[in-house]
Amino acid sequence: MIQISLSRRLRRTPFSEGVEAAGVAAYTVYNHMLLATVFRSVEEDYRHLKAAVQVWDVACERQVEIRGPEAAKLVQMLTPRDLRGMMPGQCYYMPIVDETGGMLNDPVVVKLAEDRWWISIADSDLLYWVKGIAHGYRLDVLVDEPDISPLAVQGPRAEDLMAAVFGEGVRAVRFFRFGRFAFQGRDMVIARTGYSKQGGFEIYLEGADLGMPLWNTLIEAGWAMDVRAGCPNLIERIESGLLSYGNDMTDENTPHECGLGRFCDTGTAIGCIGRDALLRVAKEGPVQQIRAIVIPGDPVSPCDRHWPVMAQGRQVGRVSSAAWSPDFGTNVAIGMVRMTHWDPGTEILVETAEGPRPGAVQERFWN
Ligand code: THG
Repeated sequence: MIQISLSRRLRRTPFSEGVEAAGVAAYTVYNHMLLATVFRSVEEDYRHLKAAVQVWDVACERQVEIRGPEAAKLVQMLTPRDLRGMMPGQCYYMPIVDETGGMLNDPVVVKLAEDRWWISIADSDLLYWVKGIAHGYRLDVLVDEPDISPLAVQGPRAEDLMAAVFGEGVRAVRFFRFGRFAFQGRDMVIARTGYSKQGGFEIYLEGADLGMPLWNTLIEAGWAMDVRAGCPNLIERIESGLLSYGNDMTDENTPHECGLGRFCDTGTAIGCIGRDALLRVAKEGPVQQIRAIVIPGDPVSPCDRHWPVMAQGRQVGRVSSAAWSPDFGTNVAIGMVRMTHWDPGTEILVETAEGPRPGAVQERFWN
């Protein structure tokens, strides 16, 4: 049993008490904050997520808040996604790139108002990049990380649970939109988003004081719906093709390599800092790209380092995430594969922790 030493550099969350009372079995660190990875077992958590409803402490999805008259201008400088059509009340999944077109983060962005935005970040210290740009370009904005902690409610029964706590009105919130709903006299931003494809919501808790009241209310209201504490699930997210920044891609990769070309409008995202670099790579097209990969046979062990993907004795890519899928009866994986071998059906060899295993490139992800 390896333990993780707690200190002030490793932040707890407003819901940590609830997570621990629910019997968390393992944590990871994400944005310098605790993030649960397992409660009963990854597989049991997975089955329950796909059948019922779970409450997830995803406070580690920290917000970089941008306020001020030049907020919209600054957000557009960060991303190749064209934000001109985005209205207050909308959320966008949005690649953020550096001046070379390398991915710095892949957040969900929440547009509260023309002059107020939240960037709900994946695991990288994006705050410093955004502050640096705001300062370097002398923009009229304030950039900080307010204490806002998302709590996700995910699973097929998520809508029923949310309606029981926040009222029937939450059912009308559309995918990647948000509304404001009262909890104990405080308005909360509630979006239909989340890091699973089982459906659900994210509640943006502002401040810590209502953390445990909110957690307890959801757990109590969900009793008849078999609610449990949960967390982003490795198997479900691989089946769903949800990428993990730092695992599946880094600043070495462009959005096009990550299969996020559909979230790039490089031609019209005027002001985006990496735009010139991306125009070049978009014209040529990427030479490697994220693919769904199957590895048939016995369950593989966790992928805690890149596994080389081989063909004809040469490396043609790497697997970055893998797990046994009970529903599909095979190992499912996410990898980066060179264009010579990325066509669906291409047979490859994956050098797993236990040795080489035959695999194949898939047409698409599973969920
Ligand atoms: N919610 C919020 N913040 C987050 C995450 C989240 N920050 C960290 C991390 N997750 C960021 N990464 C992702 C990756 C995928 C999606 C959301 C955040 C996602 N993708 C869908 C897809 O790819 O099918 C939908 C994209 C779309 O259609 O716009 O949801 O989960 N607040």
